[in-house]
Amino acid sequence: ATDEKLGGQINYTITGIDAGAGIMASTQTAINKYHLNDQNWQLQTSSTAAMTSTLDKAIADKRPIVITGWQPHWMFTKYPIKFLKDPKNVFGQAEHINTVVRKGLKKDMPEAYTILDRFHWTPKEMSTVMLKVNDGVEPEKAARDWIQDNPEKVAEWTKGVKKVHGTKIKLTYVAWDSEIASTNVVAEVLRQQGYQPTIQAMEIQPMWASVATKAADAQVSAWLPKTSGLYYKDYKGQIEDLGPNLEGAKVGLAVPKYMTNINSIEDLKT
Ligand code: PBE
Repeated sequence: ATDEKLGGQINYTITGIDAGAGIMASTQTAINKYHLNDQNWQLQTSSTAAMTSTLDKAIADKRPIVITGWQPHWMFTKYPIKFLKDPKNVFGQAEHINTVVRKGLKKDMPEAYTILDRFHWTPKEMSTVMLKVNDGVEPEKAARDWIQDNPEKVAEWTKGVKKVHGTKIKLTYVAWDSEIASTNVVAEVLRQQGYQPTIQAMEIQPMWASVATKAADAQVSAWLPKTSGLYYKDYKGQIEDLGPNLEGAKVGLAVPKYMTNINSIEDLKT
């Protein structure tokens, strides 16, 4: 029925992504802090692909839906969605994505260290690569194309850095769209500098552990201060944090814009 409350219409379900993602832990905190658990609101675990496909169908039918949303991501380009206000500040304000390397990298691979330290781009630049991948271009090719189209930008990272000859370097990442884009771009830049990079996708906890234990050399996937904050806290003594590679990221709950009465997480209770 059209007069039914939102919760009832969508079974008090927030459509989420993979269990390890920081946004899932934050959403669980939001459910508690906004007392949505009083109404049995639940967070459904799935994957980014499953969530965006559910979103796609809901929007096609103009049905209500509440998702875990973040930016940069093509979901905000492709669909008319908006973040819900978060007056209790569970998700935090703007986030940044940091580059994290293993201890000793500076000494062992100073050239790669310099490039990783300098690597910095904008949400818009990251989105260009992400959208291409979403359009079906292979991530490696999308990264190569972006590098070719942005020589001045890449030169900022590589200027004056000596080329190497086949040194192996390993990057780990979680296969979120944003990190598929950034990791492939960094790997390709390193390749063009003479490295032999390998990139390996894994779950978030093993990714942090891989750099802490020096099984991997670097990762560019640390959403901070909140989203990956727990992992950062656990591992910060065992890694080297090179600071932000991107600023202006954002994490929260999102709904289609046609849900005009729902503008804040608090509105989910009504
Ligand atoms: N995300 C995208 C991740 C980080 C990158 C927001 C889905 C998360 O841990 O929630």
